[in-house]
Amino acid sequence: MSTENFSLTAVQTETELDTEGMRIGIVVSQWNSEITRALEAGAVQTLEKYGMSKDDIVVRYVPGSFELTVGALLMTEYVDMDAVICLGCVIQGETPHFDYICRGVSFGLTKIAAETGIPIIFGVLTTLNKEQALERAGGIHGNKGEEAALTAIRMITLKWDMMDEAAGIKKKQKLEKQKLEKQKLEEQQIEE
Ligand code: DLZ
Repeated sequence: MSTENFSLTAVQTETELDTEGMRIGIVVSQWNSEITRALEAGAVQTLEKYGMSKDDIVVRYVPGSFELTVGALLMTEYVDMDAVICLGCVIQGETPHFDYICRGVSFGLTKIAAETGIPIIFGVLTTLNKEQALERAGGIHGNKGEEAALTAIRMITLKWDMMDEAAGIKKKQKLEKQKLEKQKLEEQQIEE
């Protein structure tokens, strides 16, 4: 999220990002579509900028931000995605509806991420008014869709690095075990 003092886009350098082999899903809420389509454009452009082809980016739409949870779940269950970016815009109104939607979607997305281990990126603007939303959808505070795309790439990279590390450790352990067994056998043969 961009704030006065911090922008996620600014701390990420191009050289460390490699998208080869990645497939990323994007779920877009149609509520406040002027904003969410701008977030979507920012996300897609950023993924393409870092080398992804259109074939590896799957975009689907849901009616409102509250439906992002099921949208993301469907992406993880039926479409083989390495990460899912969820884009929405909830603008505070006069009723507590705002709070219910924000809490529901943040809880829902966190739950899916924790249960599946698939990075689910929270690209939902929660603003007091439309102006604040526009400022974060290509305005003075950048584009939250771009940041969400970068976050997805970084999270997949982290996951793949850790999987490689785990595979390396297992291989090393297996080789050490084999070495010990061989040593033991040789010692037994000497004794005989
Ligand atoms: C109903 C509603 C309202 C009042 N406001 C928003 C909003 O600001 N942003 C948004 O994404 N969706 C809104 N919705 C729709 C809900 O997300 C949801 O689609 C409906 O409650 C149906 O489940």
